[in-house]
Amino acid sequence: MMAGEGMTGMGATAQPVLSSPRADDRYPSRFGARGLIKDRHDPVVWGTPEQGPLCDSQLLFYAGNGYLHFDALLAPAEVQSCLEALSQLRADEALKQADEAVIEPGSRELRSLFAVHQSNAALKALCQHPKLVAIAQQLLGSEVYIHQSRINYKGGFRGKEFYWHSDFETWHVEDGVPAMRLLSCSIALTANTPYNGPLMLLPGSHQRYVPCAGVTPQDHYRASLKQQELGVPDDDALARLVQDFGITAPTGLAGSVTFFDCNVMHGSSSNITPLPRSNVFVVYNSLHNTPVAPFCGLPPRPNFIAERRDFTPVALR
Ligand code: 6CS
Ligand code: FE
Repeated sequence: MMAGEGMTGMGATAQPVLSSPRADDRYPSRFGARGLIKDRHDPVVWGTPEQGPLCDSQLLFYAGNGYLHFDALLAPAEVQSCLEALSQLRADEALKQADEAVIEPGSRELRSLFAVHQSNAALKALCQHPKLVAIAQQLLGSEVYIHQSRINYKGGFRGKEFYWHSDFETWHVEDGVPAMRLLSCSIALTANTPYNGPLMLLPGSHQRYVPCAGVTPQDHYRASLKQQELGVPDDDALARLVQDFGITAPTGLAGSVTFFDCNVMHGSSSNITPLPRSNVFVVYNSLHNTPVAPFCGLPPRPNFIAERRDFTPVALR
């Protein structure tokens, strides 16, 4: 093996733009050395039970575990139009050239399509579904806007994994999201089973913060969205978190929904079953947490990955 081979390639040679964290950086990461596991400085639940629709025990569960799963929050019929939209999108060869499309490493399959709440009517309606928005508003204790949306198509046989990560680490470092006041909502369009690469979470890990090694290179997203190697915990940190918190993998049929905190450690394995695992992910951010300049010092990622122009609150219709 040649010297340097097998390293992150882009990341191995990147020089830091900032030599130390900015004064307003409450969660420094990727400043060269690997860091010790830190604590979270933000609340997890920002709203109250009185706001509804979640009751006290659901809020307590989310606060303690960093996620909340609903077996049948939406009817299968409500996600059927999105599944049909997905099969059209997958068949569209031209779409694979679009900036918003991410292709699987080593194949021509669609892996992710970003900003689906802007490009497709059925997916837009799903991202604005009043049941989802009401829960996001309560957990975040404010009005919300959509920071990111995407479809992840994890095809049968060869659908690739998403390595362990905290979304917040990337959204903070690369997008400039200041605080842990945003969340993801994963909506199953096909059954998520124990076998087809479901979302795995370390419940409770959202209370820690794992600064990552390495230095962010320019345009890191082009590599990271295919296969993430930077902005991931080192092996010791991951082993420690799994020892402390264990692993859970909520599963369910089409229409099942998992809300999860921006900082919970999560990932998913590859899918070697013939059964695709397709999910829509929508990220709701509090209107009080809009992005500033990225904390790595580089220009922000494109708007289709991280909204920084349109903070229109999603209305509760
Ligand atoms: O970089 C991002 O924003 C995305 N990447 C991953 C692996 N998860 C969250 C997010 O969609
Ligand atoms: Fe993620």
